[in-house]
Amino acid sequence: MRALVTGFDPFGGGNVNASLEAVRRLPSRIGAIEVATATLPTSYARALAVLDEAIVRAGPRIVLCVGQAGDRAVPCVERVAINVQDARTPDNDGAQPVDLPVIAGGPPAYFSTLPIKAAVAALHAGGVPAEVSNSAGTFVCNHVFYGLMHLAATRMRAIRGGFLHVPALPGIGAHHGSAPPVSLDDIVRGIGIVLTVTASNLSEIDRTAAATR
Ligand code: PCA
Repeated sequence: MRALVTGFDPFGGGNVNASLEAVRRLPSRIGAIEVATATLPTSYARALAVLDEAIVRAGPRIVLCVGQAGDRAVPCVERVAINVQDARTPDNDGAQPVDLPVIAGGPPAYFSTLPIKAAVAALHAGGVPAEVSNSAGTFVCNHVFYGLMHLAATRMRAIRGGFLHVPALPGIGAHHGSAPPVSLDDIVRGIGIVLTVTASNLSEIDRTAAATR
């Protein structure tokens, strides 16, 4: 079983992206899962082509895209990607789309096909604070999440996938309020936990996918 995990390059004037730091530290194997990784540019125009290529190269059953959300205190397993691009700040190419679709004519939204509740429960059991999130925003992360789920609904139907937002690293643009900061080690371990719980639920996830088609 192969999984592809992606992180984003730094954006918005930062020089570190917690998602990329975590993805770089993943081992190449977690139990029975072979882990491939890729770096996506924080660019509306370029990110999905890089993701597509990485998927074709790795041939994964599971794709987990990871991005940094500086306003989150804990890792958030995203539930839904929406067909909207609406940027408050420019991406790394200076693009700042307003109220545009990710894919013209695409459905309004796609749900993650990761077991989001089981993933959060497994993260808690592993000592990693986590939550389900009902919005991945409207910046490049949501764009990539929507594009991934569109691929998985059309050309690449064996893929089960979703998105994980992680907090900024302690001391690097993090806004954690009173919560204890989540360490890079916890984020790395958390990604492994999400992959493991997805892999172990795959036959049930496939049955659900078949029943809803
Ligand atoms: N976070 C941004 C894009 C890249 C990243 O790591 C987002 O949440 O949209």
